Amino acid sequence: MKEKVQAYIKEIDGFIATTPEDLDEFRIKFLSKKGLIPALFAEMRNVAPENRKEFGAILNNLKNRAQQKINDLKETLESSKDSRKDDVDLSLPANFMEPGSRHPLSVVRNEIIDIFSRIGFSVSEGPEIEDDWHNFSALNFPEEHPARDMQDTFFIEKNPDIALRTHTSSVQVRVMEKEQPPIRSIFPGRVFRNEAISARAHCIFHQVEGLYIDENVSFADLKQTLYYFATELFGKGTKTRFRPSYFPFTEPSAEMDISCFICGGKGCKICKYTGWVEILGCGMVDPNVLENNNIDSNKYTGFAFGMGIERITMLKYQINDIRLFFENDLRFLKQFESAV
Ligand code: 2NL
Repeated sequence: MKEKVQAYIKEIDGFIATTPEDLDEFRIKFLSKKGLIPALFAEMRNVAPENRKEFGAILNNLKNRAQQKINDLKETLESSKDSRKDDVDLSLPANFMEPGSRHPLSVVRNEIIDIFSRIGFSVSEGPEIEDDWHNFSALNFPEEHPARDMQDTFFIEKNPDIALRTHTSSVQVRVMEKEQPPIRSIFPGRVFRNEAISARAHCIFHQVEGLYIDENVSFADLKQTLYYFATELFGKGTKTRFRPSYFPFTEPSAEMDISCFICGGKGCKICKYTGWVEILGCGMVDPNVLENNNIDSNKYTGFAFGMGIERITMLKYQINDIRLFFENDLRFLKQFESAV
């Protein structure tokens, strides 16, 4: 009988229940009327009277031990059931995660970078906070040019020498100071102008500028390069035309129009019934700008161009308010190229 008690203690102590059914089975086995422990109590009849007291105590202990085990396991099972309420059900399908989409300005910037990369232009970037030399003086802006005014430029802490760049040309200056021609690079980036925000203008916008300096670079090279660019971005059959213009850093300067890709030149709302839309400014780099950056203007010539990414994106996708680019409204953003 003592051996039985030892064996039961071992079994009771080692028992683990993972379900309430396990636990019930255990209770029936040991404690029900026909269970193992009542059977031991029944055997008390065969125990010598002088030993009954001792055995009675041993059996009572055993019974309590089994009951205690049942109580403990019941508690454990119930508390784990409670915590499981908030738990993840691993058998359920995962929550749907909406894939992000690329910002329309990034889509167009990447496209522009791609087009110029294919004809050997590299990509350079530079600081958004610039000094007067890199943003204005090196680029042939006269001392009294209105762009240098507080009204147009964001200065940092009233220091007239340090400002947020107003164009990415400042990066071109940094490249020219470091490298001698041939230089063939484009410069995408964010620029800042102190302007009232409206549907057409914003104080932050994005530009891509380009610079090509080598021996014998001509206006014909400029025209052909930008014609290639226009047909890649807006489709074969796109026509270009150049109108004279003025920029401090180029001479001669021009603005490039493309034939309207909406109406094909017949006239519509997008081209304001002219058949043409302006997409960029360009010109031959002013010899002063080359000399300012220690490039010999007798040996080298170059062309440069600049375009606003917002303007091109608005034309391409017929977006009528520049503020949409900066509001991060998902209903707007979701309409563009998926990021995955
Ligand atoms: C526009 C016109 C332009 C340039 C940018 C440039 C840069 C250097 C030298 C000469 Cl370092 N030119 N950049 C030239 C012509 C036009 O941008 O309408 N941009 C939005």
